[in-house]
Amino acid sequence: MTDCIFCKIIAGEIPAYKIYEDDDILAFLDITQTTKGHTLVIPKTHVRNVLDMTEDQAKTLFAKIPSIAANIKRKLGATGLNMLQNNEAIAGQTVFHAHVHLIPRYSSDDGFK
Ligand code: DGP
Repeated sequence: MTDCIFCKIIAGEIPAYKIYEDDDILAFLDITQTTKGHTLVIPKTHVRNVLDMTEDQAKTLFAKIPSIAANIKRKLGATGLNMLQNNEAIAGQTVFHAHVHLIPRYSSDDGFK
């Protein structure tokens, strides 16, 4: 999709710090860094959000999330991790390409900024 920020990141037209990539999904650091290591996991095929996904698209996106999340937690020495997912503007979605937030939590953090 030509005017989608995340499609441009997938295409390499906008830079991003990549955490994981395969043929189907990309994980990269969220620009906001709610906590250190805040990551977004997205499907490479453009889909608006989870409400528009097929079962196969959902399986492909969510299957890798446990290992990506566990690696982030281990490498950054986090204590836990929030997984958040917004669908439509009323629910907080601001980028209309499906994505899952992985937000590491640290014993020293003071909650979300
Ligand atoms: P949501 O509110 O759930 O739609 O989250 C969208 C997230 O996308 C938000 O946390 C900020 C992030 N974001 C927006 N534009 C960019 C960008 O150009 N690069 C990166 N790395 N993240 C972005």
